[in-house]
Amino acid sequence: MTEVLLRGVRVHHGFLDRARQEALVESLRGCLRQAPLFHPVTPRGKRMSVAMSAAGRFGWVTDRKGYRYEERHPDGMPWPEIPDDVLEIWNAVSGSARAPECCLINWYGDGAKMGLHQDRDEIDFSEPVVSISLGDEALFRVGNDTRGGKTESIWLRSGDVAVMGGEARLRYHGIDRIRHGSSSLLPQGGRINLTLRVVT
Ligand code: MD3
Ligand code: FE
Repeated sequence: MTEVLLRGVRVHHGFLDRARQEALVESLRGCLRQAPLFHPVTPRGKRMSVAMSAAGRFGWVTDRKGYRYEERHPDGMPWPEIPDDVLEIWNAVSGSARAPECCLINWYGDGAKMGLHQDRDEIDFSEPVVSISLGDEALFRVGNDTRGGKTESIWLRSGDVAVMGGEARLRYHGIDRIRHGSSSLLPQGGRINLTLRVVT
């Protein structure tokens, strides 16, 4: 395992071995049976290329009404519980005394990306965000606490875990592209990113 610090974002390359990655994918399949992926629509009416779902008390949703956390999936069901193997990773790397209240599940198919944005729909920015990458490699970009200025990029690979705490918590960040087919973890290709957050 190697650790890289990128503008305050701590990336643990190779944190999860293949067996743990496969077990996580199985756990997530259970979650997605209960709360299926959907393509959120931004407040401006654009369908996001990333498909999403969530586990935990809250899921993050967006539609014409705006961005927010909700206790139910857009189809009306409560979100599934966060799987134990996911909680274990939070406990190992977050340094937080609290439990995560949201495990956002982002699914990137061929061509999906996520523009530069800040995560600021949570209440307490002293709590970190933990990200877990599974499947195809993704080019992750980190900038500053305001729009513009210099950015730095790094490829996130399957099994990498990143921690965004302290000075990194309000950095602009995004996913520029996916190397489709670069991992054999998911049979149809694609990438899953989990982000664990304290919301309230
Ligand atoms: C840096 N997800 O869900 S994870 C998101 O790979 C999101 O799906 C991306 O951005 C993905 O909001 C990037 C890495 C990440 C997550 C949260 C951050 C980096 C962050 C919060 C602050 C700074
Ligand atoms: Fe984000």
